[in-house]
Amino acid sequence: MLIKNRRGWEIPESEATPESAFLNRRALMAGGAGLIGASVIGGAQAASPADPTADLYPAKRNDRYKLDRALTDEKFSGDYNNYYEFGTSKSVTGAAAKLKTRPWTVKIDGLVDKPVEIAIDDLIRKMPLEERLYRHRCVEAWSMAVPWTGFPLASLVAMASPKADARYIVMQTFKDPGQAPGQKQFWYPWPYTEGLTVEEAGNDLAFMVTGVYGKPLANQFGAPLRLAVPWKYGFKSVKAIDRITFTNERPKTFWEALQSSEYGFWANVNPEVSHPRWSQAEERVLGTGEMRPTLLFNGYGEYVADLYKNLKGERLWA
Ligand SMILES: Nc1nc2c(c(=O)[nH]1)N[C@H]1C(S)=C(S)[C@@H](COP(=O)(O)O)O[C@H]1N2
Ligand SMILES: [Mo]
Repeated sequence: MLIKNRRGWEIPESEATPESAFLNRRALMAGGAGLIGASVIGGAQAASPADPTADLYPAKRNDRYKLDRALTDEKFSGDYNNYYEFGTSKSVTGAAAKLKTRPWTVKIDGLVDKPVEIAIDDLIRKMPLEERLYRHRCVEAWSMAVPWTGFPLASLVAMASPKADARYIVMQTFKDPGQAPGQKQFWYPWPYTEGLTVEEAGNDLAFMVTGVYGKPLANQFGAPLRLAVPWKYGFKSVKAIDRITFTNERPKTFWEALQSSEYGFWANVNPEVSHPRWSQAEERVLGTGEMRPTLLFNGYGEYVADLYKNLKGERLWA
């Protein structure tokens, strides 16, 4: 999940552009401002002023979720993103800003009592919005800490009313190669697909994100709706969701479909289980240059370890 090259997932993070070089390049580009243009700069700072839910932000912070580190400044987290629909570099803010996030509907289907397609603003207004400070650990061994705004995934599951035999919840990103040039790269299994067990989806930590830094979500973070499951590697936290399906079959997820020997369904963070091509023992904290030891379940074991205690023989880590 690295770099600008059709076989990027085969290249180790150590060979990917180091952040310092990346930031220098951004600084150079900012100097030649005409190259970037107003939309990029606006996109990095805020969602569209016309966002119909802007009045809901900032939402009240839920203090239950504590950090062991400083929040990452938006100028770093908002300008170093993984969003393959808009390119395989970390610099997707300008391209993603062009995604039309209204009108937007979320289809909820599969093993549910009543399938629905709901307008995003109706969904957001129905749900109990709150702010939570979460860590985020990418499988590429970088991390950040951000103030997400959103609602518990469990509230959406309750609204959907899944049937008793639903075991998995599958979430998909929009598919529109006209807006997302990355989706013209046919060798990727679009649309980006992720999934959780229904039990994981019911865990307190599983969070549907609609905003960040006290504002509606900027496009590069996955507007208008993305997942945050902070005890798992970042690729589980799918962006720009437009379909949620309940099923009794484990889905094949985007990265698993590309390279199942390296990326699996569970993808729980574990510093002791190396990626086949690099160590997961430490992480590079965005914006600080600091290296920190990575924590089991990204430090969220007290919330989630019980979910996995009876799962013998599963590849729980990445
Ligand atoms: N649709 C979609 N969702 C995605 C990705 C992607 O390429 N496309 N990248 C994932 C990865 S690898 C990470 S680390 C996080 C990055 O989230 P951020 O850019 O908000 O930091 O988004 C995840 N969700
Ligand atoms: Mo990632």
